[in-house]
Amino acid sequence: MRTLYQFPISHYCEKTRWHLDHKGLDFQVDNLFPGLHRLQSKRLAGIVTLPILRDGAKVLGDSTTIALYLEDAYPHAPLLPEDPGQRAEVLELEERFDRLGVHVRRWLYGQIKQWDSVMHAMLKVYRPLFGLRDLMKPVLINGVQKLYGVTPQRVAASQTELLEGLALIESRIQGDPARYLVGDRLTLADISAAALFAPLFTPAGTPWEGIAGHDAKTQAFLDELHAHPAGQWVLRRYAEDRTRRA
Ligand SMILES: N[C@@H](CCC(=O)N[C@@H](CS)C(=O)NCC(=O)O)C(=O)O
Repeated sequence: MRTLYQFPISHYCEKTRWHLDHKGLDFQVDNLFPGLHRLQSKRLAGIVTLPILRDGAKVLGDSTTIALYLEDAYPHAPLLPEDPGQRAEVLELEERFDRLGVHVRRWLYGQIKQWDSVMHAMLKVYRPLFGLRDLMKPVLINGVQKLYGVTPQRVAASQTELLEGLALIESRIQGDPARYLVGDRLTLADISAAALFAPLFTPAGTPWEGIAGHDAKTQAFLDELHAHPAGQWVLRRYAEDRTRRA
């Protein structure tokens, strides 16, 4: 039995879901409640973040560790090229986009003016046990802002970082959304970049579709990013390469 311990709207969890789906590996999800998840995540894998994957007797935490494990344990449909040079490039890009995921998250949380829609997307999978779910909302909003360093200065710095990340995608694909980041097929670099930038572009069928907590100015900025080759690239990877379980 394979279990993914996750938060549905976490883009790091999405990266692992995509990887599992790409390999056609069945899994069940266990949605842990944000904040309280730490009791279980520490017990499971000694860490405070999700995703965590249980695969039989193995328990692995951190999306990169999980990705390398999946490539090793399930070599079919490989996402790491055999060529050593290309492989090194993929691994380097994967790490780079993982770091950028932090900036995407902080910038997005920094744009939220209306938390209702975000809280709904974050908490709708949990049962409203004795009204506790709703009572937790203000605590969570505060917790998210503290945990992810959502201050005006840091949000502004994250905007610079995420624009650099999008420029990196555009230089790798030479402005052509049909291309892949390394070589001529999908690799771990692509699913890392596409999943970790997806909350900005809200591809159809993802948990970010329909979340609307920001204002018109932010929307205009996002619309502009959508039109860029990197935005088109993320949407294209989702349309063409985001295989899903039936
Ligand atoms: N480097 C980690 C980052 C994972 C991460 O930041 N997960 C967030 C959700 S997007 C999390 O679990 N946050 C809860 C916490 O830190 O308590 C990975 O790649 O798995």
